[in-house]
Parts: sequence; C-alpha cells; structure tokens
Amino acid sequence: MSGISRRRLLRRGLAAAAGFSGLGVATRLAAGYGLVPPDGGGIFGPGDTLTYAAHRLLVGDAPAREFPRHMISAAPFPNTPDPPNEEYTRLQAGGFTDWRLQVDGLVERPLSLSLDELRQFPSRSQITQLACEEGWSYIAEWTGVALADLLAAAGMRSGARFVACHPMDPWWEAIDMADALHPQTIVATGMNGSALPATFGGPLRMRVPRQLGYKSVKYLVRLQVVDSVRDLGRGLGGSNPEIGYAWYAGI
Ligand SMILES: Nc1nc2c(c(=O)[nH]1)N[C@H]1C(S)=C(S)[C@@H](COP(=O)(O)O)O[C@H]1N2
Ligand SMILES: [Mo]
Repeated sequence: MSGISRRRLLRRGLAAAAGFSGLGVATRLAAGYGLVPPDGGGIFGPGDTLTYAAHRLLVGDAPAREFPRHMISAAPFPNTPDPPNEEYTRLQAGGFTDWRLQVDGLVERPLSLSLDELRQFPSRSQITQLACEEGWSYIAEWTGVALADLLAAAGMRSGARFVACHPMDPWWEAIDMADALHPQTIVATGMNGSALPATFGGPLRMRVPRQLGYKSVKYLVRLQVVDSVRDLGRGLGGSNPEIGYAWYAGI
C-alpha cells in the first residue's frame, strides 16, 4: 500500500475509533503504528497520543511557516535563564573557542565539533517564529546546520528513534526522527545575521520551528541518538514532560 493511502486509512481509523469506541481503541491503533509519544502513559496520555498521532499523520512533513524579512521582530523577547553554570561562564570568557557539540549514542562515528567545525557544514537560514507556551512569540532569522546533516555525518545506527538534546543547564528535550530529519530543524549558531547571542542560547541552540519554544533547547552541548527515552531522566522524553507539559508540542 502506498504511504498516502496507508495514511488515509489510518487517519480514518483513528477518527472512527476515537469517535465511536473511545480513546482507548484509538490509542491502541496509534500504538500499532508506533505513534505513541514517550509521555503517552500518564493521565493525559490518550489525549497526547491522539494529538501526536494525528499531527504526524495529518501534518506529515509540512514545514513551519517562514516569514519575509520585514516581519522579523524589532525587539525579540529573550526568555533568558541565568548563565547555566561556571563552565559556561568560563567558555564565554574564552569567546566559546572551546565549546564542543558531542553527537553520540546510536551512531557509527561519534562526533565532537567546535563551532568552527560546525560552520564547515552547509549553512541554512530561515525566518521562523518562536512561540512560547506562555503565549508570547517573536520572529527571527536563524542560521545554522541542518540536524539531518550532522546525523548523516555521524551515521545513525539501526533502531535510532529519538534525538535527545542536552544543554548546559538542566533543561533537555528529545525529538522524534520526523522532526530530527526535517529540513527546518537546525542547530543554530547565528541569529538575525550575527552570532547567536548568549541571551538567546548562544553560542549554540536547537531550532525546532514545528514545535513550541520549549523544544528549542539553548546552550546545546550534546545530541544523543537513542532507540528509546526510557532511560533518560524519568523516561518521559524531556524535562518539560516531567513538569506536566506535553512531550509533543507541535504547532
Ligand atoms: N537550555 C535551555 N533551553 C531553553 C530554555 C531554557 O531555560 N534552557 N527555555 C525554553 C523556552 S520555555 C523557550 S520559550 C525558549 C525561549 O527562547 P528565546 O530565549 O529565544 O526567547 O527557549 C527554550 N529553550
Ligand atoms: Mo517557553
């Protein structure tokens, strides 16, 4: 069966199951297609599972909206946490020349890249909106490397299903391969034509424009490819699901 008709069939099945037989059947159907999010087991689980499964099936690879240059926000709002730790302050004092991004886990060739080495990869710029779950948002241009290119350089091993994004502070989030390999998902070193400011997560952050702001991990130091998020933190796929937000935050 082609991808499209399989999708259409499943979508109909999901809607019918949710409508007539309750969430339980719909979530079992989603599970059959591997579309249960890591936090799908909790009290909000069935709802989160339906949102995730429906988005993956309906939205598919659809890109996040990109904006014309004149819509870039004049005064973007940095939701700045305190400097993550002393090591960050030390690296910052050295102009971030010693900053490294590790790419490890289920990969053939673990990578440890400086910012200069990252900039050797093909560069991609896009003007997208960062929308916080608290209701504010801004539009900016981000420049960086497609996460897909980094994963290709590292060579993903079979079974790879999620990429956990680890920063220097306690924040962390995992994304599935649909987002990890999406061309708009980038590891950003630049913002609005300059180096990414520390206030916005510099020198390096994730931009996952198809999801809410909290998935765009700042101060990025490690990308860990895993087959499951079970053994990371409390096993819910991120620090935000651990405090009650949905793991999947598609917009
Ligand atoms: N490492 C790290 N990443 C983070 C956060 C954080 O506190 N630490 N805050 C998140 C939240 S809730 C949002 S809305 C965005 C804010 O990005 P901004 O600084 O560009 O506004 O970063 C996300 N990434
Ligand atoms: Mo946020």
